[in-house]
Amino acid sequence: VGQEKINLDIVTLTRFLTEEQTKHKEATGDFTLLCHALQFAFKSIAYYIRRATLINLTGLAGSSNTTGDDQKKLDVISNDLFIAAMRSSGRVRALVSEEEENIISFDEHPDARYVVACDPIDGSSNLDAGVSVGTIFGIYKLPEGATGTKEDLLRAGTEMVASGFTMYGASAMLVLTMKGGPVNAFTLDNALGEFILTHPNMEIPKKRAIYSVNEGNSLYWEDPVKEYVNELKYPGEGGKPYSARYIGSMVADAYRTLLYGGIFAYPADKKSPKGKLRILYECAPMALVFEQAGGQAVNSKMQRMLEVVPEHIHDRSGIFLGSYDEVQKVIDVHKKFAK
Ligand code: P6P
Repeated sequence: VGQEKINLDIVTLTRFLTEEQTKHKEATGDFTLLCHALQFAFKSIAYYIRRATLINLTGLAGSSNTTGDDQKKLDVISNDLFIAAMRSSGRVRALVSEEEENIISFDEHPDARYVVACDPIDGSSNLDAGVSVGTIFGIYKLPEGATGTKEDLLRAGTEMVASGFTMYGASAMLVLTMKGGPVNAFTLDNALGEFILTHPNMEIPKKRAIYSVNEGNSLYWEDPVKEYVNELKYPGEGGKPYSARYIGSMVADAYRTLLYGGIFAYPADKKSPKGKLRILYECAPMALVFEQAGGQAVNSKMQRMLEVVPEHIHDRSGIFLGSYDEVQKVIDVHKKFAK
């Protein structure tokens, strides 16, 4: 062995999940097995993304998904991988994917008690540019007697049992939170093929002068949003302008905001009156992570994001997500306009 000091207190995701299960006496192990299937899907997607350029997986697959986005080859592979992993786990009754128009029911598992909503590769339009993309997921438990119809997923984010996202960079990161619990981040050690707990109990700074929004849409913004952003850019006497950071890949912008603090926003506007980001597999999962890390998440009507109920499985929403005090500023500006 070399001179490096080996840290023997390594918590792998597998160990973490097993220890979590022991905390719940009534646990059947179904959720743990579901998370192992998720883990397998993330490792597989990470493998393909790492090799994408080498084996020419970037570029369009010549088809388009439910919402008209051009499908990248990796989108298709990742979606197929995710569906196969959820199906074969035997613990998932149904799955909503950004890449699939309809809910996918796993009728071969009639007793499975979980439904999953996911975006297998969010931010994929950035793939060729080497920008970090990721998988965003939310997990719901089926009500007794439910059979996994799409109505079983048209629920508020407060009913999720867990959510999280991955970010496929040089090494893949997984941010995972279970309802009522801490936010933990794991880093994939490619050599061992294990996700290692590297950021236990993440807490977002209460405030930070960083804002993350696509200002190319400012022509379409409603007045409260315009005023809010202007106050950040042109603060009063003696104030210091905020820094602007915008990558255009939600997982990358969200992870930076979670780590450093600040605010990420994709407001509903005159061009996209319902907003661009989807509730089930972008807004709600991120809202649970940020709330449980001590932040806030609201929609463009300043409603708590986790209480918003989607009208259909690909429903969209505006979103303001980030440090508690930074989101509070948006709420306060909107209150001023509401008077
Ligand atoms: P815009 C990527 O397409 C995505 O869904 C999110 O990952 C990202 O935050 C947003 O859209 C970027 O949208 O309009 O700024 O390019």
